[in-house]
Parts: sequence; structure tokens; C-alpha cells
Amino acid sequence: MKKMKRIGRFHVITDTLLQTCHSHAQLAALAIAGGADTIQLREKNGSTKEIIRAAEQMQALCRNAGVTFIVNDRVDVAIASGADGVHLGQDDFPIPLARKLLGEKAIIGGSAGTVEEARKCLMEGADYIGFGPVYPTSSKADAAPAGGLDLLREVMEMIPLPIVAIGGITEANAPLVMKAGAYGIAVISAVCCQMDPTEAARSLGCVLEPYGHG
Ligand code: TZP
Ligand code: MG
Repeated sequence: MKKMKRIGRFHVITDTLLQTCHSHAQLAALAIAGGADTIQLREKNGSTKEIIRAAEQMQALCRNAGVTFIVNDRVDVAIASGADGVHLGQDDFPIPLARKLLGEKAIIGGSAGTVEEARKCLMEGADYIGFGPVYPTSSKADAAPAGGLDLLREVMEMIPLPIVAIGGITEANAPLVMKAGAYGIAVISAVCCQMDPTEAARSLGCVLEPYGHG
């Protein structure tokens, strides 16, 4: 039987610039303990060797926990670490080329902030779309202005792929995003930058439960 691609509904994206208490692997472990079902390694600095090392640790943690592991931007690191997939922005490694290198079984996510960008991801063969920012965020330096729930609804109407909402998602607004029909959410600060990332993930996971998470 064909194995389903496990695209989680609660993605935690690890970051070691916005907070310096935890490493990527530590954040992955803390987020998994709190119920995250997808972990994404997002590292824009540092040596490739270091990033591969972090990715290998995270891949092992995720595999043991049955959690999906995605690498942001770096197809090479995804291959090297045996990740489940990659997440690619509009100006990153082209999705069709990533598909060629990673194969049909890999999960490929594409970032989009407009319906046109989301359609491009769809046409190029993405498995899901990270759509946002839905709300204002200070976690991404070059983030576009927040699109809000109406744009999120529009993309979900037009694009037949799982839409994972990103950007400024918190425990307070996650129910609104899910009620609007999002497949899931992806967060950085709401988990990674909290005093207790496990507890933060746990309470965020609780508000997702009525919408099919957990
Ligand atoms: N892409 C769009 S918004 C964003 C990314 C990586 C940042 C999300 O971080 P936060 O802290 O959950 O707003
Ligand atoms: Mg990128």
C-alpha cells in the first residue's frame, strides 16, 4: 500500500537567533514533548557541517517520536540527514529540482504569501503550503505585511493543498485560523521563545485538538 505523507498540523520551526537558551535539537525535543507533530530546522547561519550535525540529531529525535522532520531551505542538509522533506521559499531551491533530488516520497512544502505564489507551489508539485504571514511577526526579517484571515480563506478556496498558516500565530488566534479552515499551523516564537517551550507547545496543541490535531 502507498505510504501516506505525514504532513503534520502543528509545525514547530526551530530558531537559535530569537532565543539563545536552547539548541535546535533541544528545541525539537522540547517541542516534541509538548506535542508538536512536525519539526522544521530553520538555520540561515553557521557552517554546513554544524547544520548537518544538528539535522542528524533532530532527525533521530523525530524518528524515535514518530514526528515529521523538515529542513528549511537546504536540500543538501535534508538529503544528508535523511529528513522527511524540505520547506522552500519562493526564491529558494526550485521545487521541481528538489523533487528530482529527493524523490516522490519526500515531503516538499512551499512558502507563499499570495494566491499566485501558492498556485505556483501547487503547479511545481509542493505537498503543502506554508501560507503567511497571517498575522504580524517579528520573527522573519523580510516578512511581508500580514495578510489576515480573509486572504487565508481565499487561498484555501483556490488551492487544493493542505494550507499551514504561519506568522504571528499564538494560542489566542490559532482557533480562528483553524476555524477559517487551515490544515494546520507553524510557529516559531509561540513555542521557541517561551520560558517553557514544552508547556507552550502543550497548550497550543490543546487549542488545535478540536480541529483534528492530536
Ligand atoms: N515565514 C512567514 S512568517 C514566519 C516565517 C518563517 C515567521 C513565523 O514566526 P512566528 O514567531 O511564529 O511569527
Ligand atoms: Mg527559505
